[in-house]
Amino acid sequence: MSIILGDKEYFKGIPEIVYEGKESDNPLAFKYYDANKVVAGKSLKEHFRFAIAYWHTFCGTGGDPFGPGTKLFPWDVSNDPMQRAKNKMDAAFEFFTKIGAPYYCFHDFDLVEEADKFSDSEDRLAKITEYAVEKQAASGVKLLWGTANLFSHPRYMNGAATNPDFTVVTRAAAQIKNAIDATIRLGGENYVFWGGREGYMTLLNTDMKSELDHMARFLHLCKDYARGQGFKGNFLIEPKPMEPTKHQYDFDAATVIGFLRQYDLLDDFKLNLEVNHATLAQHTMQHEMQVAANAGALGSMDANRGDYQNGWDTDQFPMNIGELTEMMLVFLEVGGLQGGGVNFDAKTRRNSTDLEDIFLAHIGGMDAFARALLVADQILTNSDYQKLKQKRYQSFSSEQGKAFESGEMDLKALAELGRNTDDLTPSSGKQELFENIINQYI
Ligand code: XLS
Ligand code: NI
Ligand code: NI
Repeated sequence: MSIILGDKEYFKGIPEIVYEGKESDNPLAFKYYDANKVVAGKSLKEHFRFAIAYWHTFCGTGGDPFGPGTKLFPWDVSNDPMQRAKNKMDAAFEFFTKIGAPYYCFHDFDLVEEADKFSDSEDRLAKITEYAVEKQAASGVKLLWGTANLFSHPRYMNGAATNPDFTVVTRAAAQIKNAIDATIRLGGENYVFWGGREGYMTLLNTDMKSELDHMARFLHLCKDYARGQGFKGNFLIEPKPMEPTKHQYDFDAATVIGFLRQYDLLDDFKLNLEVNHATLAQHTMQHEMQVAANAGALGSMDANRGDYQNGWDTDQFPMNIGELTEMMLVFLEVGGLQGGGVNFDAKTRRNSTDLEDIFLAHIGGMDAFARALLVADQILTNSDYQKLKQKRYQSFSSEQGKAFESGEMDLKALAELGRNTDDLTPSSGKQELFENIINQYI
């Protein structure tokens, strides 16, 4: 990959980021992410398929409920929205190629601002998509997934696909059709649905059954349309339990899998799991990954982290090696992500205002993932971790245990065995030993 600049260089003085190893003191170098290093049969680059989130990294200026944005991006200055969008895209591809990210992800109106009239927005999106086609071809950077922003505009305040007003549902369809077209035009490998306002604020005014039926119908229509246009990739649902609505319908992995199964969508849809959404649902990310993998639906991942003292989606960059190692154990044990990648749905803090901070944040995130994967691989290949885990279940490999598992034993027979168990000794779960192994290999 070579660095791709537009008319001007936005991240001046920042060279291509290379791997220098953990002895390096260069803040603008990777300490652990050696893209071509092969671990468990694949290069780190292939394992992770890192992607940059357009919305946080190039659109998020740091506004919060208490004050406006703090980051004055040099690509945001033109008065012409199309020119602004092109400048932003130049900056984005400069960033992708300098940091060495093979993928990016976007919402339709991250690429270019929405206009007042639908037809103008459509026109803008089509134009910027053609510009992205050129940028992708010049750089080799690819689109991991596209999506539509069906949650920011006030028209979607009561939801998009689940809106009680059919007119809004039609508007969401018009917008999403264009977002799907843009994703296909750019060779997007997946298409994401995060149900931004698909949920409710109070059940008093909500017909939940109809809203869920409408959401399923809408997803079927999107899938049928995209497949008809030749889209071969995954559709991904991104669970989140709350925020912005009090109760989001796509609460967590288990809820979404139940929904997909109920509405016959599980053949085409997988999950895009996000760390901070898992923790908001009071799960660990490794729990969510395992639930998805059990259903053959671990598609992709939004990488970030929450804050232990706060209960909202803080979208910080990943940095906790202990947690990441536990995630990477599941990742390796289930054979990685199916069709997706690791997208940094994370933002620098409001008071991190240097352009350089965007690099430091992503370098940190990529390094943290790489380090955790290397540790997890060591644990799996050199420690007793898997053996200890298997040992807890070894009694099922007895003849009778196997008969139970394969359904060849009825309750009577099972109970009969249980009658002679007065002297059974429960075995220790050995949690502390498992935890010590993680610490030993870090
Ligand atoms: C918000 C979500 C969002 C999705 C894409 O919490 O994480 O950013 O990833 O719509
Ligand atoms: Ni999020
Ligand atoms: Ni996300």
